[in-house]
Amino acid sequence: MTRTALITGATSGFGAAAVHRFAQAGWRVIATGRRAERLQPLVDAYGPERVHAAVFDVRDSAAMEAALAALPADFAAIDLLVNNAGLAQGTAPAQSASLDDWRTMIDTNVTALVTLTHRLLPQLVERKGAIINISSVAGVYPYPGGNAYGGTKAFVSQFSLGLRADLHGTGVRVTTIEPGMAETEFTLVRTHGNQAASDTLYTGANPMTADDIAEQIFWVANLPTHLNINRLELMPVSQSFAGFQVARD
Ligand code: NDP
Ligand code: 8X3
Repeated sequence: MTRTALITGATSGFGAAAVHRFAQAGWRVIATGRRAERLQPLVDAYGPERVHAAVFDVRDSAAMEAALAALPADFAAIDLLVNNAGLAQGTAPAQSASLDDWRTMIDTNVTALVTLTHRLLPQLVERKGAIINISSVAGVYPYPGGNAYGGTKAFVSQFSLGLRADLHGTGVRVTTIEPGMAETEFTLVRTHGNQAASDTLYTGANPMTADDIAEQIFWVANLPTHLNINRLELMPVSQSFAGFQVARD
């Protein structure tokens, strides 16, 4: 039976790569994002019976609801929710960070994620489906400038474990994927469009790719149904941990 995945943040990075991975494997995919011009090529590549584009801002719950209500019949029964849409904004220390940036991250990474999850949970329970939430190493390990972004991702990881507890006995699987550095548009967005900063970060670092993460999402989604990966943390070999810092008088 053909399964259906809803993948948020499908216009770029992990989400776009995941749409390709799942569609190539024969899944039906609902691909979401704000940039319609990035979603249409996915529909064109696989056909409207395989990929459906749902254009909405995840922070707009009315638009989200309208997009879900407008799903073609073949896409209406969702087996897998991939909560991937998200962003970091800013790298400034908390005391000089932008409150608008913080609110944007919380609205997108936390509020929108719980809203969509809450909306789809009844049918995921009915279908013994699965949820894959994209968190980050930033939610596990603090680093200077990670402040609110790391906080949102810590929420995602802990919310996912809480979902597992509540979904006990339903057959619904819940996994958090916690990637480290991967080259996507993430840093371009984080720096409010500074391509040079993005290039500097990734150059020579052998970062993970969007395809690397899409492969993990696909692997988790296709495990035997009696297996649940609770959390999956991965980094490029080039990335590891730094020590604590000490301020001296
Ligand atoms: P990209 O910037 O390449 O992709 C982000 C995606 O999120 C885009 O498709 C964007 O779509 C979507 N998105 C952002 N805001 C909204 C919104 N308000 N409404 C709808 N869609 C939105 O970054 P990545 O692929 O790297 O990021 C995907 C996820 O992975 C994020 O949650 C990120 O925090 C996380 N992550 C990334 C890491 C990395 O190093 N790249 C590491 C760890 C986690 P559009 O702008 O078209 O709406
Ligand atoms: C993005 C990974 O290490 O840039 O979530 O915070 S990191």
